[in-house]
Amino acid sequence: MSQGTLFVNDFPRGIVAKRLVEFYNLDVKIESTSSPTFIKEFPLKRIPVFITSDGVKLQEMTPLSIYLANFISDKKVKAQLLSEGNILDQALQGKWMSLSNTDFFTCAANIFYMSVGNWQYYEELDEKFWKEVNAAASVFEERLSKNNYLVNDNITLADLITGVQWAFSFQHILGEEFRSKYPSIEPWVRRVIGEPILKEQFKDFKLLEKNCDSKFH
Ligand SMILES: N[C@@H](CCC(=O)N[C@@H](CS)C(=O)NCC(=O)O)C(=O)O
Repeated sequence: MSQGTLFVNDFPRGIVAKRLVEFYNLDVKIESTSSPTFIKEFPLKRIPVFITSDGVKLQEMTPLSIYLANFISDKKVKAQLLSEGNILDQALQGKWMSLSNTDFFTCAANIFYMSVGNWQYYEELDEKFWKEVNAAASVFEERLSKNNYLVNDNITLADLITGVQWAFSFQHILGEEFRSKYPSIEPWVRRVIGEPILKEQFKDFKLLEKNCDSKFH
């Protein structure tokens, strides 16, 4: 029996969950956000979300992706992706995923929404979001200037999840001027999106030239 149904669209927070299902052939159905179940059961209308076969509703990208990764049948791959047996590494995974998904990606997305006119542009807010994005980037840079991956010597779920958020941001939000301040992040992004699980998804990866809100400055 299927483990349940994953609801996603093309937005970045759903990419890793969807690829975990497809790449590791998990017994999970994938439905789009136009599904009546998604519309009825998930008032926030955000992805990714999941309903188990028993009807339990999961939301929030990080725990949902961890849950799905637990169904990977290859024990070695699963242990590496989830840092099984190492509680410090598991906490570090939580640190990177939370930092990226909240302080970094939410602020980067807010800059993006203002720049494309989804929201009105407010200089003060824009500055605040950039401050947060830069602060988060400096934490990533510190780690990645000395290490290939975020948690240990191997790629983990935290690299996949956060790497996708940085890759999206380097394509649509953060230009060359920003990236040059944190030179170790781009090589890591390329390592992560070059992984077999993400390669196809990012086959057209192209770096943005100027920050998305450059027209306001
Ligand atoms: N806190 C949620 C945020 C989910 C989220 O914001 N997803 C975006 C896609 S990247 C979304 O569905 N946005 C649709 C909307 O805001 O209308 C999580 O971490 O899963």
